[in-house]
Amino acid sequence: MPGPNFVPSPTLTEPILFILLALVPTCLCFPALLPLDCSEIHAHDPTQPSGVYTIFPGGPVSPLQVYCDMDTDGGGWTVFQRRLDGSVNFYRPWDHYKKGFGNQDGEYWLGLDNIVLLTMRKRNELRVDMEDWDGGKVYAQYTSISVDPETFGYTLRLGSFIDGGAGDSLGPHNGMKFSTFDKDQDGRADNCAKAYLGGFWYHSGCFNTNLNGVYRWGADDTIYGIGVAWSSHKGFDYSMKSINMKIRPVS
Ligand SMILES: [Ca+2]
Repeated sequence: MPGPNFVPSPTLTEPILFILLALVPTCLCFPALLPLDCSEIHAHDPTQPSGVYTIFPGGPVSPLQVYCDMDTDGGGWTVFQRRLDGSVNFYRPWDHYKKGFGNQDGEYWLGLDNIVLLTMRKRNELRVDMEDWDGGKVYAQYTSISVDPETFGYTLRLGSFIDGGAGDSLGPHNGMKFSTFDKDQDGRADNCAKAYLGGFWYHSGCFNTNLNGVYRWGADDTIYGIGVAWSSHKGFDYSMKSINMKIRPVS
């Protein structure tokens, strides 16, 4: 007959219980601790505000700081390009556009390799929000976006256009490879990145939007077309006050 002597002593059970309790929440929370993108952070806790978060699109040993837009159209957007005050120089070489640059709480480019990672696992939609110097806000949306790996020139792949008042200035860049001043893949004799002082998916006519161009304070034709332009909205010589590119998975 088992008696009181068979009850394990508290000194043995307490550590075991502690270990079990420590393991259970870790396993349940694993997806939330290592989110692939901002949509997973938003899904875990919709009350989280817009701001800088850490995501893991390249796996658990590759943390990546990113700005998450938790407000626009339901939130959950992973921002990969952001202009708002001219504090960061966007006229940069290939290696910078490949790896990323700037400040995630301000102006930045997340990096082409990271954009490839973010768009390869899930189907994503793209939204480009912009504001002019009179407070006007418009956007352009695309039903899908992906970017091919560097071996294929970081070619841009876009789905259908949805107009939010901005018109379609990115559509003509669909299918283009990425170019910088030190890597010309624009399908034109001269170098669009050098001519218009940015890094982008320039096409054979250079651009319809130059949203990685030089930050200028509105309309300025001192040097043609070098500003942060979205031509279908304000023309080639108008530089936006703010503009950002962001993605969100679609089911
Ligand atoms: Ca060229």
